[in-house]
Amino acid sequence: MERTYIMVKPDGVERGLVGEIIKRFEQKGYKLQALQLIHPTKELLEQHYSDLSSKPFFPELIKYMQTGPVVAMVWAGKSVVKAGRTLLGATNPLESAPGTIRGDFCIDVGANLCHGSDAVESAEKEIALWFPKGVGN
Ligand code: 3AN
Repeated sequence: MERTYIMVKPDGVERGLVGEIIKRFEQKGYKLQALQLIHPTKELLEQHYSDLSSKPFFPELIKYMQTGPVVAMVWAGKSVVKAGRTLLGATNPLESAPGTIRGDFCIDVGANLCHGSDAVESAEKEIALWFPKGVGN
């Protein structure tokens, strides 16, 4: 069964949107396989975002991701990687369609509420990084 890594970022937790984000994945028909509230270290975040390390916003991104706890989740189901990205909406919330999580709840690309893996291979890498002890099923 395909899996993806979905994370509610610090602004999503702070704004009380964890339940809303979970609800949208549940009502679509996906299965929650793992969930943990984590205060990520700088090292973990630098690994998670290693593809973006040369971007000008990288230091700011790492700082923002440490402003509070995140909710790390594994979701499973048919085409969940691609469909999960559709549920989240475009990276820039001003371009995210209404009806998507980012389209409905935010306006700032530097505080865009949630993360979703962009490919099956990166999903498996991210799940291994955030759930090093395994997912348990
Ligand atoms: P996505 O999270 O949709 O996969 P990426 O991987 O391009 O998008 O970007 C990762 C994160 O980096 C975004 N979720 C966002 O928080 C941040 N980010 C992307 N572009 C910018 C930008 N232009 N300015 C500030 N932060 C950005």
